Amino acid sequence: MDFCPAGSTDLSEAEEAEIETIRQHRQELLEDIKKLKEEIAQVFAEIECFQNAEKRKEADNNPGEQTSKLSQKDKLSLGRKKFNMDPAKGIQYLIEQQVLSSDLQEIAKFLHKGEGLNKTAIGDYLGGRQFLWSFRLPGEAQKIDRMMEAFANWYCKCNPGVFQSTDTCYILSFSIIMLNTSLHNPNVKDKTPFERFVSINKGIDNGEDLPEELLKNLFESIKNEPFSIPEDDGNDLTHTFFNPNREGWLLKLGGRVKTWKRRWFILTDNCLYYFEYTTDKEPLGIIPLENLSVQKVDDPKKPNCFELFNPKCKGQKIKACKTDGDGKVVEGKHQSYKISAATPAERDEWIEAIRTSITQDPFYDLVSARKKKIASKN
Ligand code: 4IP
Repeated sequence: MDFCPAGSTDLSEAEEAEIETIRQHRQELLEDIKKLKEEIAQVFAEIECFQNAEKRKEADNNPGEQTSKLSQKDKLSLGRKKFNMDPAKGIQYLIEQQVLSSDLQEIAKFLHKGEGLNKTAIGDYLGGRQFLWSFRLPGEAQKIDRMMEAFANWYCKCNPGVFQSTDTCYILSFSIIMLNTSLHNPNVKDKTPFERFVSINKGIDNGEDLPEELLKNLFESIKNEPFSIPEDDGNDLTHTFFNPNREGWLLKLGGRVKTWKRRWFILTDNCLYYFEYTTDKEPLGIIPLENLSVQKVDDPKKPNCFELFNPKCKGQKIKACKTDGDGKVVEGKHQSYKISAATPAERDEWIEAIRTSITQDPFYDLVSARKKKIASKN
């Protein structure tokens, strides 16, 4: 639509007034269209948020079925977690997701590499293969028996002529494990001398004795270097705390008893973890940041404070967990976490880093927006 500017034509006054009315009407229509577009965009955004929240809920309830869109890396990481909880299911998942093929060699390589896998779970899964230094022996006697049996068979196949039967290797392997415990476990006071080691192994090679030199070499080798299992990387949280968003010392105020404690804080995976020492493997407490807020606060006793709080339910306990005095994991008791940094700059950096980490679950926002809308209508 194009209108000539008022006064530039020979229009009557009535005609000009009518054109002016049309102009205003047009303007109003354009504004209405704009508002409608905004509302449509908002409705779409709300639908998307609801769908995402639903998807997340489903994924939480049924992690196995929502993985088709995950990257290979995510699938691998999820597979490792599953493996650590239930090794057979983890392997099955990784095969289904085509992260691993069902080729035994490939599975064996995956377990041998062991990255992110719990050694105990590997031991459980194998129950009969592999070597002592790459996983923990499973606790059940039957599994240990199967594993040692398989080891002895394999050893004898690879080293023909060392023992007269696989049973010799089986028994000797056990006595080596016991020797290792005896010589290196500080709780064992009675250390096995070489002579006893020889007498324990008397006649084990089909009724004959093993060469003393072989036993001497084994004894010395275990004595000089205990076999140990490398640090577990599935049971502990090393992976979680590798490459955090931020870490450092802060003072934290207790929940019920208001004592200030110096704690090592790590911000990662949208959670705040705190430890007694930087070298601790397990945190004293974990605060998931979802739906929390962070802000500067003053405290009469400590400088540079900030607090974590739940903006929607002030006064309610924050979802968190901590280790109590007996080492049990219990719910946190804080309505807010008050934390003091060493300097104002550090405080601001923490606030900024935490803010960036905080994930807002849109579901809550949408619900509260709807509630407000209904309340205002009524
Ligand atoms: C404790 O005070 C510590 O401050 C705890 O901190 C804190 O737990 C306790 O709060 C508080 O009672 P005392 O050691 O003087 O008894 P930390 O666990 O860092 O040692 P939080 O939850 O802050 O970890 P309560 O209210 O949760 O018990």
